[in-house]
Amino acid sequence: MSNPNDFPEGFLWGAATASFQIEGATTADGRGRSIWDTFADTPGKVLNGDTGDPADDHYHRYAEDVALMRRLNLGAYRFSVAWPRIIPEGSGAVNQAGLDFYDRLVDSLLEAGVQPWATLYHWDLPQPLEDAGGWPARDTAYRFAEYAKVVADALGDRVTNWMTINEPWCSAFLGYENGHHAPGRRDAAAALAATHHLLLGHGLATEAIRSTGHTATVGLAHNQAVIRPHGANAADARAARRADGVRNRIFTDPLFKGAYPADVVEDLADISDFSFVQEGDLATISAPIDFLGVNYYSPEFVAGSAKGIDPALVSGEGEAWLGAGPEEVHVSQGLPVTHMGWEIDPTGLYDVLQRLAGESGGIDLYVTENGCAFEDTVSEDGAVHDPDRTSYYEGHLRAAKEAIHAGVPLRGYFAWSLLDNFEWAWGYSRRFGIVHVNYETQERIVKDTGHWYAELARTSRFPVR
Ligand code: GBH
Repeated sequence: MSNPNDFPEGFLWGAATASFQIEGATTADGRGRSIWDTFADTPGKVLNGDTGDPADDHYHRYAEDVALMRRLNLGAYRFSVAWPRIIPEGSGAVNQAGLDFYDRLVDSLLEAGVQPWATLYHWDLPQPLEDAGGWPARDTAYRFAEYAKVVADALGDRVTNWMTINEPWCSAFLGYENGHHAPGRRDAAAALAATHHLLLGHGLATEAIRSTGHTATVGLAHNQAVIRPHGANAADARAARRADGVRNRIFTDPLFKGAYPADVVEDLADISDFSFVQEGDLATISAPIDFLGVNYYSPEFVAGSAKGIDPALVSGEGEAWLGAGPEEVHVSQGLPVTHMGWEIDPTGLYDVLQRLAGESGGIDLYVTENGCAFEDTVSEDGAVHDPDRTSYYEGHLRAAKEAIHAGVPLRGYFAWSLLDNFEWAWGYSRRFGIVHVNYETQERIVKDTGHWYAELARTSRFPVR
């Protein structure tokens, strides 16, 4: 039977957020401190000195926000649980008031007919665990599994879709290698140990969730980079191979093949001997998952040298960066960019879905994040007209649709983000929401893109613009 819609029957339409980016209320009800509280309180780390307060004050306004989701016809909502609200010291005592918040949130989602999709770790590590060594320390993976069990025990009767970790590359490399994210360390060996312990934490948490006896589908949200060689020469191909190794295969090979890629281990021999890998770890990490979440924003082009390339197009040269040694430069293709400076190229989403459909062996895929920042203004008519954002979404969703038609088992899509929010090192200066937030009044205004997306979610057809 032919389907009159653009997307398959049952395709899931959602939007995503993360705890630290939206909740605010960072000292409410016994919440402990996270590495992002510390980082944001450190002068010079976050633009304009912005912190996790007030964010969207979602902690107090969740009911209003769930009503908004309903207005947007969302079938699912991806949020993250703040570890420091649940176990303020990172290990030990459980804070019931923290669990109660997610309890209320989940109940109101279900009441509104919106499926809850919960991520257990979206970067807000309890500060005491960082003080004890952070992700480079193996112990953090065990503490993460304990926390996962607590949350899954409490919510697993109502939450059936779980993501363990969000974008482990960002946690490991932005957090511990180049220091652009919390905890702001600059230590390549530590970043590699963090990589392994995040993966181990994923595997142990997956076991923990499944041990609760509740029905659960478990996956993770992975930001696979789309790395393309700038030119058709051997040096650019080598740079692309290396970058693909430390951005992608260092995560996907352990997950789907149960081994670290040999070329990457060799590339990194001067930095680490990988002795943090213990017997049984790779079996834990590669235990089959039920779905893979894919976060995609922009492709990256790399060259083996900056020679002969317009200097205005070259970036990342000389950065402390595993992938970007002296023989890896990032080259802009001169395409239109978002307010993040990221080039807009929906073909990257098609490519990444095709590739991961192959590598993950046929499990369901979800786009767990895709979206863009633009400089929005509230017009005199009270609306936010954001045609560039709508075009970004439409372009990427057309690419996703092509991938589905080519056989990719893509089952759903989450827009990043439901609300404008705390964009990490960029603070409140970058707006990713399909809903505008006034940080003075906390007023929400559905942007034009939000209205467009609501219509798409209702009909599974591209609205006529
Ligand atoms: C995600 O990170 C996060 O999960 C989410 O919390 C965040 O708000 C959202 O995206 C928007 O940033 O720097 O030109 O080389 C995405 C982080 C974005 C990191 C793309 C790598 C590579 C492009 N990634 N970036 S570039």
